[in-house]
Amino acid sequence: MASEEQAKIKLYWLEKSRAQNILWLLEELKLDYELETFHRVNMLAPPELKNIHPLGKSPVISVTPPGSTEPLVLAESGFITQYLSEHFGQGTTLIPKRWKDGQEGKVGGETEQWLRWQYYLHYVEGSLMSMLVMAMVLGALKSPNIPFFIRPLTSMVANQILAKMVFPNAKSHLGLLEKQLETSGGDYICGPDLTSADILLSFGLIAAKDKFETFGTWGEGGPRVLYPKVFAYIDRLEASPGYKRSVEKIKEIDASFGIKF
Ligand SMILES: N[C@@H](CCC(=O)N[C@@H](CS)C(=O)NCC(=O)O)C(=O)O
Repeated sequence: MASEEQAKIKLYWLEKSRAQNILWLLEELKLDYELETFHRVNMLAPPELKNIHPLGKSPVISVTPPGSTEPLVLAESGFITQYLSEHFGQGTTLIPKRWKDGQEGKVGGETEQWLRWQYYLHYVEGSLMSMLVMAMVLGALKSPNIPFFIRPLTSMVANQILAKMVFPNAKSHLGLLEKQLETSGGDYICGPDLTSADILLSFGLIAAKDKFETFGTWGEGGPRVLYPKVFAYIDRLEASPGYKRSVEKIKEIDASFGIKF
């Protein structure tokens, strides 16, 4: 809709964060937007982000409707993805068609692709990211930033939690994604086309891609061999022109900003 195309959009982007997903989505939707960028301070977001939203996290976007001076401030990656897709992605492949023909408004009348799309908008933050963030924190306990004389102890604790909690969960997540890619009917999670659910999945999967094998003992070939479709999918997302454009965009602004953990 013309009026929505003129809405003013601003993304509050934090380095090495999920905000990269929203930047990719904005690029893919071909929207004009303003970018305000933030560097981390001691790994956390700088306090100024709390002026935008009380949690002080990123991503956050503001959307000022045409003719208004009152911006809507939206937080939570899944909600932002849904809002932008529904307002600006209609008629694109980024949001799947909702209803089967003749089933409009009926329980169970939704298409398989739309149900998948909704599921993944919730799954990413509701399930996947908590496991990946836990793995990242435990990984930090093994890093050279930990003083060398206590690192053997912190590494032992980290490895035990990784083996008992993260590894079994990582196998379930990769197993789910492998099966879903096998049955989607195409190269993407909801079907043959890239949707905003793929974009929402991208940051966590790309960031963790080379870390999965450190979560436990996978057996011969490691996770790449056990879950070939998932890793091919991650490589495909990383090679997408829109993802690359979003990375370039940040480099243009400030090469010192990080994209990956
Ligand atoms: N569930 C939120 C998570 C937001 C979040 O934790 N963002 C991280 C970056 S990936 C952040 O702002 N971290 C900085 C901090 O916690 O201070 C979402 O989906 O947007």
